[in-house]
Amino acid sequence: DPRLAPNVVFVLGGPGAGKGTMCEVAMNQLGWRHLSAGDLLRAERKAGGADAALIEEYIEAGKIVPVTITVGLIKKAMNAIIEAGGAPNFLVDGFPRSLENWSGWREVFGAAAAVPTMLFFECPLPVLEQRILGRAKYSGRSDDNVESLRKRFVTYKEETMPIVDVFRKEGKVVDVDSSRDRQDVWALVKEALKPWST
Ligand code: UP5
Ligand code: MG
Repeated sequence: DPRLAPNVVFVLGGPGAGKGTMCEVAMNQLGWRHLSAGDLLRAERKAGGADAALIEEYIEAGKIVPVTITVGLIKKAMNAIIEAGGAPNFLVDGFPRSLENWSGWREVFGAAAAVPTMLFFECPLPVLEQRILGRAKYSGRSDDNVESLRKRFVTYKEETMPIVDVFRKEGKVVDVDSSRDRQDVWALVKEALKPWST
């Protein structure tokens, strides 16, 4: 049943590594569906539901939102796409960013489901900082400022790197040097997505 086993590839990497940018290219060029956990959280915050204030508090502090909220939003978005027809390939961007995120995912999608491949966007910190502060001029994101950014880096190192290591030990990580220019990074991503291309 494709509903139970959507085809998922995770995309992880530091803040500003280019995850969203490359997922959009993969959507336009190869028809992948892009689900950004951060975008889903920001949309939920904007909608002003019961979790809106909590989401804003976590995002501004660069902390990881409780996984039940995030995985619920991902699942809902995925189901809406599947119900609208077909079982497309999904790029899940910015998730799982902690061990807790990963266990929350397995609780919802089933521990027996295949472990997704993870594209890991490697990029040196100074480049990340430069990109985020460049984007800060127009992004309107409440976490695109020096203070929030420092906190996002700490969370990334302390909580996200351990889950990347777990996937690496399982042989599930494809490394992408995302410090290069957009065209080069896209060539690497396209190559990494080849197993799913028809
Ligand atoms: N750019 C992109 N590629 C480039 C290239 N090759 N060369 C030069 N410039 C390049 O890109 C960032 C900027 O760099 C852009 O200006 C772009 O044009 C340029 P982008 O594609 O936006 O990078 P991305 O990796 O998507 O950066 P983002 O800031 O979105 O990453 P984060 O991981 O920090 O943000 P996210 O939205 O995933 O999460 C935000 C917050 O939400 C988290 O801190 C957390 O509080 C919360 N969150 C959760 O709690 N749980 C989740 O599961 C997800 C998020
Ligand atoms: Mg993004």
